[in-house]
Amino acid sequence: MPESSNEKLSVVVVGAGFAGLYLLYRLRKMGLSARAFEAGDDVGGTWYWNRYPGARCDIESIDYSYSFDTELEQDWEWTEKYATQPEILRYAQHVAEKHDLKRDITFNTRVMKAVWNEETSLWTVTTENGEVTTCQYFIMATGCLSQPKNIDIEGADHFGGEIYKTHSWPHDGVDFSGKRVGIIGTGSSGIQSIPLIAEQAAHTTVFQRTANYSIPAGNGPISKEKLAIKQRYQDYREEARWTPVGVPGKETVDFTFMVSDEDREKRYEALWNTGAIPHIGSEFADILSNKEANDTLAEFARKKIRSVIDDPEVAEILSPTSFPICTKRACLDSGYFETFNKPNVSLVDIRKNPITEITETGIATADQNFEFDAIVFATGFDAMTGALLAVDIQGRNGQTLKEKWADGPVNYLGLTVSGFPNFFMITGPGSPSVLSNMIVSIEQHVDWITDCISYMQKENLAVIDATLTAESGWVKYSTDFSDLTLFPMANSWYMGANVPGKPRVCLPFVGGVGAYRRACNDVAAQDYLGFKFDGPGGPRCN
Ligand code: NA7
Repeated sequence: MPESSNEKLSVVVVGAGFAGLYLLYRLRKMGLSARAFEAGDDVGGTWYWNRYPGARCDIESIDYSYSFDTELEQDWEWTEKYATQPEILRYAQHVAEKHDLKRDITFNTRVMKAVWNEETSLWTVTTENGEVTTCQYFIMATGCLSQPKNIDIEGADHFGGEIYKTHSWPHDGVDFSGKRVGIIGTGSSGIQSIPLIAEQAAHTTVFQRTANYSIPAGNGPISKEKLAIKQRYQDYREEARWTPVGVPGKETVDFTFMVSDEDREKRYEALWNTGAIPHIGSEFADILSNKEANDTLAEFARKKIRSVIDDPEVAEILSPTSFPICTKRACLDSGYFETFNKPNVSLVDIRKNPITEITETGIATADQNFEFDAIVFATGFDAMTGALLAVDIQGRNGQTLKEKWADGPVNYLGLTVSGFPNFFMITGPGSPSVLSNMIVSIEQHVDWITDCISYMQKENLAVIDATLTAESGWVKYSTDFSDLTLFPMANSWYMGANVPGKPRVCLPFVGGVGAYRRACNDVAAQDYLGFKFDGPGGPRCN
């Protein structure tokens, strides 16, 4: 029997990525007993798993870091404008060590099930090793892009060569020298890894289903101006918390067609040269809500692609036209498009020439058979809900989260779900998470949840549950917001459209980090409006 079987805790946390680590830190400060279960053998979450060549953050290092430890933010020195995966992983490990967080983490352990018990007002959490833990609060800190999408291509297990998946890359790396490599997927993971794989491999063949927008990162050492931010870091962080995406920048006050074509072009050019993803969709106030406005930026991006590709036919295939720019997460690249000028790199447009199956020796398309030594899948994730639904979570009256979310992930504030008491999600659907600087969102969610638990302790309340009215109000508000934008026009993972059978709803809250924070703060300030409480100090419902 495992050592911690039948342990009773105040809080069980699932995941020891950036969210789980900060949550453990806060819970310990509150004097609560807490344990995190983590599937990997170390901390870091996304940055533990995604070790493919070229893996980097697309938010600048100065922004993508914790703000809660003012000593850490001064002491830690990032080496590049956009940090690499190994550097971010080292940062997460450093934080865990500095705050001695690992003693509250059980590694190599996947949580399988969590069941709410109405009699005891406790959750019973079971791991894959059969450990059973009871706790008052059950918190999923499992990340938005952590559950890989199933490989939905016939014959994937027939291939006799090497198979690699970007989301679970071998820890000791891969040497592609002299090999013929096929890569499926041209999202961020494909776009970051393809140039480096192509540098090594004898021949690289990229299978593209949907062309993607990507901006040159212009990576390099952090500039002096950026480093100077450290002198006013806490003010800068506070500014970030109230911006649309959690990264300070100029506020957009004008609309696309208020300026001349020439001025617009100049502004796009300047924007392009900064390599700043957070601001790309907000150069003008209507880029994400007016298709004609969006088209001007999309055409600018296509022009940039055409300008660096030698073969006009290849340029055409690589030029995105099927969705408005920024309605799928734009990518940040270092030499991605230029890679297709190399004589040993080929591009296959699988919209025109679909993959029929993976064979023992390679990939068969409608009109050609390709032979490979290795195939790389960069095919993405069951975003935002996949990791939550991978655990069998059962709330009141035996209702499962899967049943509750059959038509889409209803929630209140992206933090809670009605009928699932004392259950919280960090960066859940209904929150801005994937549309923001993730660390800013994580810190806000953790702060809100731990403040809520403190409130309950002070008021002698034991159980919190969102009302159905509050939940449907938040879902409506969130949906209304996304309906005002162009996001629903894309078959993106934001819309759940990349996973066959997944309900088509806009998963993140698109109203921005600042507006979202204001809503969360308002709820808390009104004694947690929209929640029912029970316990010695209750019942009460605000
Ligand atoms: P993404 O962005 O979901 O990209 C996955 C890619 O794989 C995308 O080009 C897909 O084409 C392609 N794909 C998925 N399934 C298939 C099949 N069956 N056949 C061919 N092509 C397929 O995932 P990433 O890991 O690159 O990035 C995820 C996020 O991580 C990213 O947005 C950043 O925020 C960090 P599709 O577009 O669906 O036609």
